[in-house]
Amino acid sequence: MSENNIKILILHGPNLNLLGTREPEIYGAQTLEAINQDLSQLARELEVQVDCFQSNSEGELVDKIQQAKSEYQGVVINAAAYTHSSIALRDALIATGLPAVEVHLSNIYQREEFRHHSYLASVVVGQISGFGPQSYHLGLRAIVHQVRKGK
Ligand code: CA2
Repeated sequence: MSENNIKILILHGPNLNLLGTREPEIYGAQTLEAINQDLSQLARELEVQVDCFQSNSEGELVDKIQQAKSEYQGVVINAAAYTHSSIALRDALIATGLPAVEVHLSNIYQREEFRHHSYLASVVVGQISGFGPQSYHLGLRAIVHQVRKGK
């Protein structure tokens, strides 16, 4: 497989469709669409392909992770509030066996105690938290590096 065929799935969890409309002091002013456009641009620079998918439904995210195995080589995931609650997403990530990077716009460790625990953190390659939309960019660079290293 040529390096150009690397495909990365970028997953956005619940309420991230509201980005840019509310709580800009925490999550920034950029819309999800703008973040996805920037990620597509970065993907071109890195010579990889990305698909972005947002859902408010835990089951849809689980389905997407399960289906990822046949099409993608890595995952970048901001599971949003499911980060702190979802054993189902954790199990789906384990089941695919794909390398994944967990990202958060805000620094979850500077926020409420209930955000300090992530069910995903111990099954992903690593976590990036607190850099706003840059967290996704760093996450994409990190997963591409990881996939290329593993080839
Ligand atoms: O900092 C992050 O990226 C989070 O994953 C965002 C989640 C939060 O539950 C996590 O603890 C940290 C919340 C996403 C909600 O996004 C909104 C965007 C605009 C307006 C309201 C919510």
